[in-house]
Amino acid sequence: MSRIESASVHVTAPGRNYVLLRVETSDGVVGWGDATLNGRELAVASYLRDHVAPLLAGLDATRIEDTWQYLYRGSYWRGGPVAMTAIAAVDMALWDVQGRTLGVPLYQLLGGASRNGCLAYGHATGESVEDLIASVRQHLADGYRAIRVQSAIPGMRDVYGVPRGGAAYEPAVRGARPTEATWDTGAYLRFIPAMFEQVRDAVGPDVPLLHDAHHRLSPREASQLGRSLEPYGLFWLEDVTPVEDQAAFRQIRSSTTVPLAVGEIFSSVWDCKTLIQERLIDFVRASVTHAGGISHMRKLLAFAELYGVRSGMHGATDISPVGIAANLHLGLAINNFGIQEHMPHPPVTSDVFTTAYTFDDGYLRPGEAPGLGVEVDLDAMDRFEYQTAYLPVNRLVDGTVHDW
Ligand code: GCO
Ligand code: MG
Repeated sequence: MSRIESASVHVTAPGRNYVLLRVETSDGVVGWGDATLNGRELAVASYLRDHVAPLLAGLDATRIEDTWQYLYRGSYWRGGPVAMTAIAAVDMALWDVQGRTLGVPLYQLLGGASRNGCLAYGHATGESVEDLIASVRQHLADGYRAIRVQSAIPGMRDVYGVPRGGAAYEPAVRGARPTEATWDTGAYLRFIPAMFEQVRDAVGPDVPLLHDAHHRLSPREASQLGRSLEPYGLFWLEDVTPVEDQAAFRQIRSSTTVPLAVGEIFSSVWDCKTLIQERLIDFVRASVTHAGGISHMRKLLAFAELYGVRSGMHGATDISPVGIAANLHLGLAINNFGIQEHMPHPPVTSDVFTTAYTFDDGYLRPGEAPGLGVEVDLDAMDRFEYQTAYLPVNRLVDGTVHDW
């Protein structure tokens, strides 16, 4: 029997902070799990190092579901992003071990491929609508078949999803305190329909376009935005309102036919049970890294399948290549795959991570390497030291704290 010999936590920062769990078995097989929780990284590192890793030594490495239940039910306290990200890392590492032991890519253990590749969307951005249209055209030239569009809003200084001066977008900023942004809902609601009209005119009706409202609207404002965007045929409108209040989506759903995506902050199926069961959303954005790993996400997405809700797993750069690979293996295997977010990691990330997954012709594919198919260079990790970084805090024009 293959036993877990050791489990160690690694914090590194090639480009940005990542937390990884490394599991090694008595047979000498190594598996990796992603435990990165943007802006709260060290809480998960401590949860794993202080409370989980010591429990893993000696367990049967093949008992993946049993270990999941042991960590979930066994802690008494349930759910939440810190615990569920920690459990996800263990789960991913054990699936990785299993794939490597059997010499097969993980998707083969999940039922095999259900499609040729995972349709991916890229992020087009612009400090003006003209720049945004140029960015959409560049994405099309790069092979993307679906594109998220975000642009600066006249009169607003910092806007979610829009980097300054053509830099790559990375919302977490290094420093001892979060940066602060200012938000004006009225200006946003007036501008976005006009932006979509111009983008649609420029690129024609066929390109699937997405947009992220990033939790800032009330249900009424969300309904208004959804209705105003109906003429532009969006693939999805994301995170219109903070999602703790699942019932709020009843109002939004009954007011607009715009396809809704929600849930990059979900930790488990319990965060979206009403949304799915009442068909209040079209895509669920939960990811393997933040929602309990492969074992739990498989259940969450099987539940979603019953109600015609498809996957749209979170794939921002704050999910490490290990977590992205896990999304891709699962996405390839399930029937109700929708789309996968693709925000390429900067080149320096490959100093630490070597991935079998590829992006080609608009599709992400997990590759054929055993397990998750990501190699992590332990020595290289030490060269990139953790630096405190936070997501921004958002305030209204009068200084009131608002959702970011
Ligand atoms: C997305 C997200 C990200 C998040 C970030 C937070 O749709 O990709 O909204 O940009 O803000 O991942 O950690
Ligand atoms: Mg988002």
